[in-house]
Amino acid sequence: MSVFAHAAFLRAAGRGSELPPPGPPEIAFAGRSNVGKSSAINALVGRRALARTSKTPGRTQTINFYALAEAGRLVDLPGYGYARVPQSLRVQWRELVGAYLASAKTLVGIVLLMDARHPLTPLDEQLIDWLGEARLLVLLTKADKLSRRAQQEVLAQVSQHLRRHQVTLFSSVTRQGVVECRDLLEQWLRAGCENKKPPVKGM
Ligand SMILES: Nc1nc2c(ncn2[C@@H]2O[C@H](COP(=O)(O)OP(=O)(O)OP(=O)(O)O)[C@@H](O)[C@H]2O)c(=O)[nH]1
Ligand SMILES: [Mg+2]
Repeated sequence: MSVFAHAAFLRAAGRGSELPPPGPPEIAFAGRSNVGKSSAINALVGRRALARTSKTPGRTQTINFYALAEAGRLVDLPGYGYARVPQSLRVQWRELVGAYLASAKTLVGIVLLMDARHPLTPLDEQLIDWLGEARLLVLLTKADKLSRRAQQEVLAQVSQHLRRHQVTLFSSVTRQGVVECRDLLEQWLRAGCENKKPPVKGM
């Protein structure tokens, strides 16, 4: 049975001191505000509202940890770079996410989400740059909003641009890409159990 069938909320961390002690391998979900990170986690674990989602960008302000029994953890990061978020919150984001990435010894990879309708915005590029050496799975979210043809075009464009990383079309609504994403993340978690390495460069 899939490890994703056993997800449970573990902890919300609003500051570095609230991060949980290291445990099983972790996979973090990163991307701009409102891109669909929390929805993707729900789609992967097959639950409607394990992670809280919202139409209002900037909903997730804490780092939320979900345990997949003993097999791993999914880590829902707060949204990156919402323009209307005050400067003080942006600084808080950097401090909190930076503290997490710097201390996440069991982080085996990052799922980076971009909106399939407008991927590779300057904010996305900034985030990708910031994540440095990390192993990424790139999800082009809300693919249901694009025609099949437009989906293939954006997939080709982004794959070409991010050659080092795997890129997949994804929709939490139609569940497009969910099975492929789960399979890959399960591989990461299994390999991570055997070979823990910090994939992210320092801040
Ligand atoms: N059509 C469509 N809408 C989606 C999809 N994924 C998420 N949404 C919608 O996009 C909005 C934001 O989704 P969230 O999952 O809360 O986004 P988030 O990245 O966690 O946002 P923050 O926590 O604010 O950073 C919600 O209204 C979702 O219903 C998708 O695949 N297709
Ligand atoms: Mg969220």
